[in-house]
Amino acid sequence: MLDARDVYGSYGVDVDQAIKTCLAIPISIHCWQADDVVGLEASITGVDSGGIMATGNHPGRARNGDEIRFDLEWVLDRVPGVHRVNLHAMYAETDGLAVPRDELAPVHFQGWMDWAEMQGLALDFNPTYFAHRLASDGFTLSHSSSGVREFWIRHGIACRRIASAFAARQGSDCVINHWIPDGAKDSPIDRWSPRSRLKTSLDEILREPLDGAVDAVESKLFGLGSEDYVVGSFEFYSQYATQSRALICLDMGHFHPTETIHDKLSALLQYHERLLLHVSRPIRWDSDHVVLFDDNLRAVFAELHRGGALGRVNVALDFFDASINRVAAYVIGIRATRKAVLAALLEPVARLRALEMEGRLAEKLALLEECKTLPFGQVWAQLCSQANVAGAEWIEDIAPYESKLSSMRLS
Ligand code: RNT
Ligand code: ZN
Repeated sequence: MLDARDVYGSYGVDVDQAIKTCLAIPISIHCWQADDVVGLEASITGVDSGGIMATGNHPGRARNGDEIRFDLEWVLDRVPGVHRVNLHAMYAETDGLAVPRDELAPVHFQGWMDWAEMQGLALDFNPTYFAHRLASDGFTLSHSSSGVREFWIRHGIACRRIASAFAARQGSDCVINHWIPDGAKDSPIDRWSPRSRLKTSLDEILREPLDGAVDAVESKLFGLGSEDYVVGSFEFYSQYATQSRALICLDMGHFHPTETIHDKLSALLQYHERLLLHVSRPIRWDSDHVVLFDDNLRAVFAELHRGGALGRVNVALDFFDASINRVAAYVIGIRATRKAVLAALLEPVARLRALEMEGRLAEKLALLEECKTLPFGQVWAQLCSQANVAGAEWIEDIAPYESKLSSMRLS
């Protein structure tokens, strides 16, 4: 049997280079899969998550910052390549004190910053414009009350300063992503004023130039309680991003049920330097299922590699599933994402492009089909071993961790 290196080599693909490039692409791991998007304030304020929801009741949910970090360390040991960790403002650690969101400061993330430095990780950040008394009627930055809007504007500004402090400490940019739940369940008469107010609120939040804080705005088609109308739609934010310093964030679950994002990349990247990706997996709706190495995910990274644009995106994960072991869900999704990057890098792009340019379209299609059965698994195994990470054997670690958690986290 031929070595995978030779097989790919015969198609003009350098396997070692692909592995090296793949391992260096940062994947930002969302902290909120560990605790079902509950956050660390809930025990103090008693407010539930709003606008998004993890379903399932598997035992072992992380209940505080230490438990989340403990879980993330287990995860990080089982995923190859460079990672970052993505925090939400509601993961502030305030020593049991209820610190209002508009007063959050870098000091409330000291534990996270120290831990990240010890782990050699950089942090990304998100203001939390949901799961709060002042978000309970479904509007925040676009609210008709100036008092409510101003509270959320102050929160956005406070979060940008925190992101800038992260950047200074870690010596690299911190991506700060703004997602708001604002919208209406049914037949709003006024679709105009909330959008106009959102624009003004965002302008205020983004006014202050802050070193190292890279802002992004995330669009959505519909959500829980905002089925009919989402203020921050794709059209709204793609225009907003064009006329501001913010990046647009594409979440794979935020479009029409059969709409995929890969074909948007070459369009948006004509107008933007960079994009933020929220890697997610919708089933029928924005269900945030655990990310798998599926056609949609592969198409995203294939497009980026074909356009020489892998370096122009920030890759962040965004899924949450409480129905299965949460840490295993993390590892599955992170490994799937890395696999999709690797698969893209192993595609014989130059050869495919040449065939297309010469009009040899049947041969191009035939080659694409042959590529599907090349020995990808061998290269993935090699990548894992080079990164000192287990291959499929990591699955055997799930049961012991599961029993450890179920005895430690009974509540
Ligand atoms: C919600 C958005 C958003 C959140 C996180 C928790 O629909 O996808 O990105 O999932 O901010
Ligand atoms: Zn998202």
